[in-house]
Amino acid sequence: MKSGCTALLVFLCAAHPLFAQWRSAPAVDSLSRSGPAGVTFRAGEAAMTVTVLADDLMRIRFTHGTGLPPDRSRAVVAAAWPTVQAVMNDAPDAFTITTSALTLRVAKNPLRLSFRDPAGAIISEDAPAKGMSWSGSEVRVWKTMPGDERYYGFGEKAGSFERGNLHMTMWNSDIPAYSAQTDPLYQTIPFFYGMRNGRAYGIFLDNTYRTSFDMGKEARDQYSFGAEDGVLDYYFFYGPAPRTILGRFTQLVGRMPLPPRWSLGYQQCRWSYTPDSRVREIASGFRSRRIPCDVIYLDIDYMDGYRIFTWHPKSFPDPEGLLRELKGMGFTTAVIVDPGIKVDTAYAAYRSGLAGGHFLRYPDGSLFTGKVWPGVCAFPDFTAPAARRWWGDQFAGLAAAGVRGWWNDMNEPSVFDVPGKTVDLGVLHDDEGLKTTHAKNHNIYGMEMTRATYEGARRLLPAERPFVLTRASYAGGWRYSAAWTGDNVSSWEHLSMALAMCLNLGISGQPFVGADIGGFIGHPSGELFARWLQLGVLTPLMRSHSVINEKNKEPWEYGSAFTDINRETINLRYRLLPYIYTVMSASSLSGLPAMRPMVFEHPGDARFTSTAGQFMFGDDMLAAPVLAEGETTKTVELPHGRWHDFWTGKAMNGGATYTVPAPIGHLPLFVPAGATIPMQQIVQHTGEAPINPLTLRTFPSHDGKAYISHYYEDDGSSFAYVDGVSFRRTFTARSVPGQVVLSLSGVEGSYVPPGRGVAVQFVDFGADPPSRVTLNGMRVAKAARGSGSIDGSGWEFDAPARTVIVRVPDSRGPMELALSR
Ligand code: MIG
Repeated sequence: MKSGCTALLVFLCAAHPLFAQWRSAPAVDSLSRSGPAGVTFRAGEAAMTVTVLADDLMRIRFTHGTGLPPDRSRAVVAAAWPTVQAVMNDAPDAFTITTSALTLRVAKNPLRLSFRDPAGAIISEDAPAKGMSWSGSEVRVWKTMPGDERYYGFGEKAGSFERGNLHMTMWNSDIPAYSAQTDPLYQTIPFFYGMRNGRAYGIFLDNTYRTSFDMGKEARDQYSFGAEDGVLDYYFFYGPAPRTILGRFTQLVGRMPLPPRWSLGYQQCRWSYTPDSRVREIASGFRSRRIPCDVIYLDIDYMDGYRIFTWHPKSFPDPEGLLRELKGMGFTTAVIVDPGIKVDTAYAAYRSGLAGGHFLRYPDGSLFTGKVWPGVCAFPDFTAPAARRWWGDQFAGLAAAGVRGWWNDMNEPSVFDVPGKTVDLGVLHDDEGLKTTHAKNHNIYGMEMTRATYEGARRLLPAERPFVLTRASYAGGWRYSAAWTGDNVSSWEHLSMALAMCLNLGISGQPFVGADIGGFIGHPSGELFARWLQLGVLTPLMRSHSVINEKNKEPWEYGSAFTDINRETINLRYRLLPYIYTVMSASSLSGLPAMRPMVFEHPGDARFTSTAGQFMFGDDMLAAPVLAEGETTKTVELPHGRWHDFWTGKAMNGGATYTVPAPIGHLPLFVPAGATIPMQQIVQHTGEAPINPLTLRTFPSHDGKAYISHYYEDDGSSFAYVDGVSFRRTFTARSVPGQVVLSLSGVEGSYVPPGRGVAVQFVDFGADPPSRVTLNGMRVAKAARGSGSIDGSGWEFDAPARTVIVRVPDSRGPMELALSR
């Protein structure tokens, strides 16, 4: 008994990175150049290779015993980097590598790293006592932790927005009804920012084994990160602006492809809408109540005994007919697919998967099986190219039936009856021919499933942008899929947490995120649902969902007053779609997420280091949703500069705190002076009608400064935009004494939207109407209030709103609208 305890203790200690016997990198014995931008250092049985990828990006690989394994990252896509001018200097005590943005100093005795800025100030350094270390197969590095340094990112983490003083693990896990303390969750993005005095660096640990990050929990003056196996392979980014870091990181690991426009509409889900008559009822429930919606999901009950790629013969006897009908009503149908394939010789997917050798097996060749919804299942090996292709091909029937959304669930993978609730760690993966264990491939299983799904959809429906939604993923997974934050709870705490999680996911590289609106488990009050839906307006994925056996949570289930409020909220999402689509397009090009923490945008503003109750959506909108029960005001901290209330147009001086009214039904939004928000008419779904008019809500620029906003549009569904079939222009607002001017640049790109009007709302113009309104120097006539037709020209003045509305036909050439006082 006693020795058993001791043995257990020894085992626990050895298994825990903080108690293991660590050996630190000793003194450097030798060094050699490796490639044009690399240096390898040998120190006892350890070796470290530094590679300079860009002025502000260096890669460190630290191993012990053996050399570096084949370099086959699942995350990294940027292979060729332009040569960097790096100056190498070998001194007796240290080797330095200097670029225009960063210096890496490699102290030789013992081997320790410090990253410095061009002025020589330390940005980040190895802890003197430990530095890079190993213990058995484990690798880890300790770094000094300045007391005033803050940490953000780490992908999908519950709890607080700031990530200091926490120990976090990366191991994709299915934890229904998780709490603020639950760690890990479904996704692994081992990337974070350290920020201090307004300057940021980033670290990406590219290791797919179980990894962990101890941010000052073990000792307040150091943090550490490492992996239970593999190489300590990390990338060091220096900003100092967080935006620069994220731009580089997403250059390294890839960016989100532009999503189809319909996926940015409102999405309705529940476990489960079944049978087909219930699906029809939900669809007509939206249309009859005039609540816009684009997407309806079918959760697991659409299948025959949970067999993936099948339909339940009784509940869904005519899927083609149903989906045709839904499409006719303007709904796109998304279905859930889980990885587990039922072991059933009468089931085609099992037979073909088995025959093709696409399922995971133990080293002895026997099939790995475990229970999930269908019962005993086999699991595709998504790390094998052939299995990915097979998987993608299985979607042919669903695609032919009209399915267009692919919801990948349970892909941590989650297995009910196996200890550890996942695939046995010793099970073998192909791993692109390397034949490695599940321990190495666990954290990429979900991402590789979404990759197989995305690529399958691309092959089957080449003219359409796929929409894939996943629960589990790894860094770079946004190349294939949007992500949601799993099985949250209907509580106010979870509402706040949903926002903090989406913000950290966004700056970790995943821009297309959302949480189950209303909370998955439990039943929200009408108030909580209404507030959550308001947050949803400015989360890229706006999807409501509910667990099985729970009261209905559709937007009309909370009484007629809330139905009206929720309709207005969803209407707002659709009115803002031209702006949201523009921001998502920018994300796909720059990697910057739509939802941005205040500290990410204003790292030098100390007021924002912990702020997660308000955020920027794109460059031109600050959202301050109400997140607490009973609150009817919202306190907002405006960044420096001049701002406006989006709704009233009222000007506000930045750098100050305001408490604004926020009755239920109201989402506080603010816009920087000079910004122009593109909007559209309310539609019941994105395909109902083309944008007409395109409304430009423009806020006066301040101090004579010109302010530029961007606009992006295309056909919304195909890949033609890749070849330039898009519609891009800028809006430049200028105010000079006596005049307010908005210039629309000539259109770039060859997409031609259907003919339409442009309605420009000059907000906060003043108490008096303009004396003269011109378009490209030609006078625009005053129209009687409300008479301005969509196609004709005319201006009107809304005195109470201090707003001038100018209607003109849209055109491709430059358009300059000038209002004289
Ligand atoms: O074991 O498909 O997170 O969104 O409704 C639960 C049923 C499986 C978990 C997902 C949830 C989904 C549910 N799934």
